[in-house]
Amino acid sequence: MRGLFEDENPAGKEEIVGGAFLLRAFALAREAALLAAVEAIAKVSPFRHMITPGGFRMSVAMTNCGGLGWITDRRGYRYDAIDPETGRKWPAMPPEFSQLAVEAAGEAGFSGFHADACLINRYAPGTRLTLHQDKNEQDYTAPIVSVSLGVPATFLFGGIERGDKARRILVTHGDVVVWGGPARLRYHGIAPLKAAQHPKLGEYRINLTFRKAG
Ligand code: MD3
Ligand code: FE
Repeated sequence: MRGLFEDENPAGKEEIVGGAFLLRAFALAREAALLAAVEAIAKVSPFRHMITPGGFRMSVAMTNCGGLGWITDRRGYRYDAIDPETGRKWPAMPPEFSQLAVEAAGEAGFSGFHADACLINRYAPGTRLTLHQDKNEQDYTAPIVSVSLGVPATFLFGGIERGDKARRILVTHGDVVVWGGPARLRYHGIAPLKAAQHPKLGEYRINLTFRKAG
């Protein structure tokens, strides 16, 4: 109902379901710094299509920054301090990333969130992420902060069981969502990306997800 009742929600903070807060345009003013940082990270640890334990190539291209990075290969899903492509540590978390994550989490009521991992997903037209839970982190009491950049996407937000009906939420450039408490283990995914153009990112969508993995 934002738009009709703008005055009732001046900060643009909307609780989608218990524990999940949508902060529209929260990252918008920082887009230049965020995009420059993504570019610098990808020069060191390039975007790549990882292989699932079942042997499928993911349609999402990924990289990471921070002390830990999320990876998948035939051996399973996990976090690792080393980028398997380069054999070196993942690039450090840029201060503007850490700052954004702690501020967004605080805005949603999760003070003291210090992310040690940032997974960076890149979507081309047609790329999707099927419904899943994020369960590779040590501590489910910490929230996950997600930052959307570039082409708009439809976020699928299900329940605690895979078969629960999913809500669809359009997320666009600069939007931030904080998922914690009762929302932390809900199924979620991204519908196939529709072809569109963004002035800074062209045909792509990039998503940053900040996690406390270790
Ligand atoms: C809801 N990425 O990398 S971020 C992922 O847009 C992932 O790239 C999507 O799901 C993307 O694992 C969605 C939003 C997100 C992240 C974690 C969640 C939503 C969540 C954990 C619990 C519930
Ligand atoms: Fe996820």
